[in-house]
Amino acid sequence: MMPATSNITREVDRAFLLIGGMSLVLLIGITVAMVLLAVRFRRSRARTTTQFEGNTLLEITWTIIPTIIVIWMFFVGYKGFALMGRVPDDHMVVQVTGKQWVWSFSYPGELIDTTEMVVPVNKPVLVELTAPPEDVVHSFYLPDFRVKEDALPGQATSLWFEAEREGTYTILCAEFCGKDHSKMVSLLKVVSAEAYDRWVNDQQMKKYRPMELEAVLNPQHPGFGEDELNIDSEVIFAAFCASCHGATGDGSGLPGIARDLTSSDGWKRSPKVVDIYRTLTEGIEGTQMRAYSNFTPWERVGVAHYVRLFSKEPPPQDTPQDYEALVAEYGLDKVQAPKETIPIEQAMEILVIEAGSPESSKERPASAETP
Ligand code: HEC
Ligand SMILES: [Cu+2]
Repeated sequence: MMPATSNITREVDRAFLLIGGMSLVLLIGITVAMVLLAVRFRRSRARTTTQFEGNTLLEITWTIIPTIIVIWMFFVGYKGFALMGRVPDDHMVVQVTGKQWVWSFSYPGELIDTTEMVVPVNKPVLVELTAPPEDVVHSFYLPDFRVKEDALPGQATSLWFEAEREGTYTILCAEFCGKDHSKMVSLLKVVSAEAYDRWVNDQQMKKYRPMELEAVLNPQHPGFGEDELNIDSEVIFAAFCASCHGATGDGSGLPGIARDLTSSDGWKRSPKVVDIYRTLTEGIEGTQMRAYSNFTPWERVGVAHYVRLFSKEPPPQDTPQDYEALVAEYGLDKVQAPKETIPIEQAMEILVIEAGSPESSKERPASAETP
């Protein structure tokens, strides 16, 4: 038998085995009967044929039995189909984006973004699917769970599953989506509830980790890079800033109002990293420049470096004293608890744990509740 990793798996397998099994029985039965009859009634043995006018009993039988079988198949299939359309109320949400040629995962409740999918065992997971508007159609496919759904550019679709067994499963793209379609493979890790909470904590700690002097001084700091926080300042700027400041930073989105970032004349604060950080954290009162409190501190510093690239003349360099002042102002030497939906107890716990034992991520106690 195939592994029954979820209730949907069982329902789909039942329908598959019923239909497949029935087809096999009919195939063998019909073939055997055909061969036997061909031999039994071959021309050399029977030179004349009997003429039938019809046999009511026989015709009723071979109408009713297949009808019952087909209706049976329908209901078995429909049961699984109906189950797939009904996500239980106590589900968690993972947003999945398919683009050429990677899957990326975002946990809106936990405020983390990841490249692998981790979920707790025995918890219904609603997967909200989409693809960037300029991308192509993909299809999110979890073979072990027998669920598959298209991820459409600029549109929302969804599926759900509940894993009953811990383990590592494969995520595939089931829609031919271009050159590297076959490499569009990710992992789904199903772990215990405690391990899941720990993983969420680790991800949050990483994303909201303390600021470093080097990161403020050096735009190429590896902390921004793909192997660590993977902050794409260019994408952030295009998404949140270019509408006013223009794609090239010249202020062309809101001419005469939004700051022309290519010149360092007349800034309210200065084009130093620390001052752009302050602007992003507090906004500029009385103007359309609002605060971006949804950005993590690392994202703010990353975007600040990016803003400085627009400058025609070399922008002023930050000093270690500037950094110290910023750290003191915002407490950036600690983990910055995610602002929006993390309960305060959990945020406090993250801070306490971080202060106590920097390297013992494995012995860390699991946090109280997942939000
Ligand atoms: C709704 C329009 C709007 C958006 C979106 C916007 N800004 Fe601004 N920004 C402004 C305006 C207007 C000013 C000028 C305020 C002033 O100096 O009076 C400004 C000023 C600034 C300044 C100069 C601060 C100073 O010291 O004078 C920086 C840096 C800046 N924005 C960065 C950003 C970044 C980074 C983003 C994206 C995260 C962003 N802005 C998004 C409108 C916007
Ligand atoms: Cu794909």
